[in-house]
Amino acid sequence: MSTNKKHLVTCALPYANGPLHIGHLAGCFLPSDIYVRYLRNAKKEVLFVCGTDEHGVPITLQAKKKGVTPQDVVDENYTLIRDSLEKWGIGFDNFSRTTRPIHHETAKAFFKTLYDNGVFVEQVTEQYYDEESNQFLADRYITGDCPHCKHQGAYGDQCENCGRTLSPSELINPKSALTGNSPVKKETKNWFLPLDTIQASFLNEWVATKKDVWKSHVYGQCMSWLNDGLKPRAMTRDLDWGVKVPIEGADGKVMYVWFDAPIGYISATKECTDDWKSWWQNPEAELTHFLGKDNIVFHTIIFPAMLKAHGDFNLPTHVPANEFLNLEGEKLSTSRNHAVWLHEYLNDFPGKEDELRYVLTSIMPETKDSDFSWADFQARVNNELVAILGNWVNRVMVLTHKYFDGVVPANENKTDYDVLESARALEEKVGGLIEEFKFRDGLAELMAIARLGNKYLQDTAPWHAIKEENGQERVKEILNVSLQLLALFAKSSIPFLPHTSGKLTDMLQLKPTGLMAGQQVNKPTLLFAKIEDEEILKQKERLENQAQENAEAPELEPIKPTITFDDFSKLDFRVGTIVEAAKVPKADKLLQLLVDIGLEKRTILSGIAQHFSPEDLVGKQAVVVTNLAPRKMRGVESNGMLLMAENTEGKLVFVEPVGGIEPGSVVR
Ligand code: B3M
Ligand code: ZN
Repeated sequence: MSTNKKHLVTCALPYANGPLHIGHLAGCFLPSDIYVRYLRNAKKEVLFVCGTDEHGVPITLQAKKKGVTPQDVVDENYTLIRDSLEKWGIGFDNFSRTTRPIHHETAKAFFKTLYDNGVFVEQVTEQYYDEESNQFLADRYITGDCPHCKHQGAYGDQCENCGRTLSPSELINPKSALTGNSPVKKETKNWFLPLDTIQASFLNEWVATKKDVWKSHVYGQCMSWLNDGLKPRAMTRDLDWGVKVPIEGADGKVMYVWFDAPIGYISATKECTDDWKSWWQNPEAELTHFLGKDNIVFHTIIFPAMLKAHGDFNLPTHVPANEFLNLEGEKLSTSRNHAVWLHEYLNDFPGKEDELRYVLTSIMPETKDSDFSWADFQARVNNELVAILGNWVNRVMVLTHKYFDGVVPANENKTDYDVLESARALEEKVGGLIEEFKFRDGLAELMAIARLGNKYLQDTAPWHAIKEENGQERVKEILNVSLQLLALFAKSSIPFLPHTSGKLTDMLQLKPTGLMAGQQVNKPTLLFAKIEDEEILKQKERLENQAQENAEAPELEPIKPTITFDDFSKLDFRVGTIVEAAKVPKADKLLQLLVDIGLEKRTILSGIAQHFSPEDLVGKQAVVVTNLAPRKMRGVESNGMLLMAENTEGKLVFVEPVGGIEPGSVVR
């Protein structure tokens, strides 16, 4: 164990744009929670902070799509996420939000210090701009083909296929995520963090000291960034959702979400203790960041560069990032709804938090991607938790009640204490592995204690021994040792299986002083139940249904930018009745219509020939835009437009007044 007095542990802030799934749990909530529980159990001084990341384009895009405000989106999701984490018992000291005033103040002060220290480079550059929505297209507001793997639909900040970080200018065929338009370029001023010079003056040297401290995939990813050579990165954006940039000349600009989000760790600390400096500005405090692999660069390069440039803060010691968890062989995906949602799991498997914790820890993607499958979940619960751990605990407890009425028997000669020694050695190994962030191995060693206990029981066979001469004395020794093993297991399982540990502690009536000969233990209750085939089938079916629903519900177009009422009132909508309809020669899409709009009859060309035949249209009513500038097509002038509803598959239907009304009636 390191000699540091204090441990500040952070878990990556989930975006407040949807509920949490097993990938979030396996990626960072679970490992950080295991680590923190271990430290607390070892009586270390720990502070564990997290919160929701509430800025950034994914949030504003979602708000737009739903027709609500970004604040509505984050309010709803914050509650959902916080409640879910609370139910899972992830033991944060503070779970904050980046929209809170304390965070905005902290982030602004941080930015201002960097600005005053002359850290930023001010630069006017050309950025993509959507002329229809009057907006610069940063980050996820722009999509296109990835220049590296050619994946279509890569974002302006990252390709989700190959995981590389991108900038909008690198995208091939860039398109606005707001309108689908091809963007134009427009000049704007932004403030850049000169990562190139910070690399030379600090990062190269600092990262080199982490070679044997960080996991090899973390260090490796970091080195590949450094070897490519860092470029200055804009820390401001031309957006309105985010932390306002607190300097002159920066109106209408907010901080890059990855600038403000990690500062969230600092504001979450400030929010829960006045003594926050003892965690952040104290060489005796060790900082550990838990996160998923797509966040590595931000925590090993960009945030440390910011902290260094600021000058007052500790830098991270450990960055135990995990790789990705897949589900049934496919990438987990919120947007495709390919996920096991944490709140749904708890509905379907109430009280079975530890079962999922156990399985996810067993397969944790610590050094490479791994896969969760329901069949494997069932097998691990049934063959390991039920058959080994549950069975062992139950047998020891039942025998104690059967032979000694639930009183812990004495073992004055300390017979078989070598077994206890072996268990203590395993317990120590578990601790050492947790300190090295090797949670899978740690859990395996924990289970080795249960296997040892099982084997001891099997080898000594108290049910036979009791029948021998002096059998009662021998069985006292065996059950004394067995019960002490259970007590040891109860303690060492706290980090991994906190609920089970709690139940076992109750069952043993275990006091902090340990288990005493002569004390009473409670009647056994079953720790784990078998997972039946039907339960697994139900989960698999649900995944299939989710996939099907998703395939059936393609993305709706996002809502267009807001217009004023004046803009709207310029449009003239009328009810029109189609009186003539004919195909336009040599044009397969166009129909030529004569439409009675009350005041006059108009010729209107409409691109609906593939959806309707002319003879079906005569007599039909529709909403007509009557003051659209005339347009000539195929030598015919079109004087207006018919409104149609179009679904995501391109199917068209008339928007027709129910029951009919005189042509020329105004629609408003
Ligand atoms: N909001 C999480 C993500 O990439 C991101 C982490 C911020 S940690 C400061 O899903
Ligand atoms: Zn790519």
